[in-house]
Amino acid sequence: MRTQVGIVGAGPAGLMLARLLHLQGIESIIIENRSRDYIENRIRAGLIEHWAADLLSDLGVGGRLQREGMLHWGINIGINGDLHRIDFKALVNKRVTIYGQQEVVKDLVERRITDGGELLFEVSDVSIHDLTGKQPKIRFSHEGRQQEISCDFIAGCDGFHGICRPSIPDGVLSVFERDYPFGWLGILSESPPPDHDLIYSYTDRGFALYTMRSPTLARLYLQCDHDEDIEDWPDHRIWDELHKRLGGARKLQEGKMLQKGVTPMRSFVVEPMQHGRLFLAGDSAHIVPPTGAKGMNLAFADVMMLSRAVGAFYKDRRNDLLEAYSVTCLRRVWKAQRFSWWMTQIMHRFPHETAFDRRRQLSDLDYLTSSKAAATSLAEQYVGLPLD
Ligand code: RFL
Ligand code: PHB
Repeated sequence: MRTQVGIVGAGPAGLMLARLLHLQGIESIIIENRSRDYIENRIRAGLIEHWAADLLSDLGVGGRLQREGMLHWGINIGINGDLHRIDFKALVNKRVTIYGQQEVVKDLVERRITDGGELLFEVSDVSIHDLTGKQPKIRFSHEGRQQEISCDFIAGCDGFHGICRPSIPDGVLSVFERDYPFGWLGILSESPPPDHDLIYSYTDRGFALYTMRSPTLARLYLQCDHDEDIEDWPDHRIWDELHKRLGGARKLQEGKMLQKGVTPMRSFVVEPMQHGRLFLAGDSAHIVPPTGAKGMNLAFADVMMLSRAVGAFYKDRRNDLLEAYSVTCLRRVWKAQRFSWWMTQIMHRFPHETAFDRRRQLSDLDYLTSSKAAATSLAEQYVGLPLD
């Protein structure tokens, strides 16, 4: 097989990249090791930045998002039960959209199929070769047959546990990372969320986040131990803790739990995001803790840059944007890393925090909820910084 861009991974990054390339007349093949059913039902992110929701619409995949997505012109910050609203409309005149990642994936898969582009599911034994040559290759098995795709470029969109990043020779990449001494226990519940907007709740008992997927479907998270065993959390214990961490400001209705799971928290970046003709995009190159809701949005920003660079290569034989890809993306990546780390460290209780740490954290929250400048800074970053 032969294509212009071989894309490993059909997550938000790989699928959006294929659409962006298609619109420029550039061919690609996507290979994905899971089934269509699996990727369309994997529950993950939910929050889409202002520009990214507009982009999905501009790309012709925003119809359902516009009908079903929930617009939020602000968020609530809870401090031991006292709610403070950060009003994005007044501060930066922008909003975010709640629309499940798996819905974005469904819309992009459907579009890919309508576009007539190749998208192979359930491939195995994926490996990539000749990365520094002019025709890098992807090898894999599909329906019992060995296959090879010869490409001009490979896009490594295969997430944090994929094979693209580890295929780069030792010594090329620098790794920057931080693990957090806690995780998030997340549930999906058939019940209304406690408020129209999200509530980020700091409490003495730990952090909780009250978000949603629809007016009748709540998505709720609790700070827990990083190696928490979900078996230790029967439903009544989860509800009890969610009630306590909401405080008295809003009422929380209980509902049937449709899903529960524990997510570890990590900050991770590799530099550069490129080796020869392999370009890493999305979670394969960086991970943020979910507190800032930046992961999927960063994946979209990376592939926007990559599609522009690849487009300039084919249209004008320009290499400069490809060469600048990593530096361009990393500026945004580090701003999102800093924001996600900051949101994480002001919102969570830390196991070895000192009394000084605690006072500083509470003062940070006090400043955030009482200063227009501080609230504007959060709003500007939360709704998404403009693309360069
Ligand atoms: P993905 O989505 O992991 O997609 C990678 C795809 O590659 C496939 N794959 C392979 N395919 C072929 N060959 C191989 N060898 C392969 N190895 C892997 C995988 O099956 C998969 O289909 O990466 P991508 O596209 O970079 O997208 C990144 C996002 O998924 C991620 O950043 C977000 O989910 C993070 N995140 C959030 N991001 C936001 O922007 N807003 C949020 O509100 C938000 N909340 C969250 C989150 C992540 C969470 N968890 C579960 C980690 C909340 C949570 C709880
Ligand atoms: C979600 O809706 O799943 C969500 C929203 C905001 C976050 C993280 C997750 O910061």
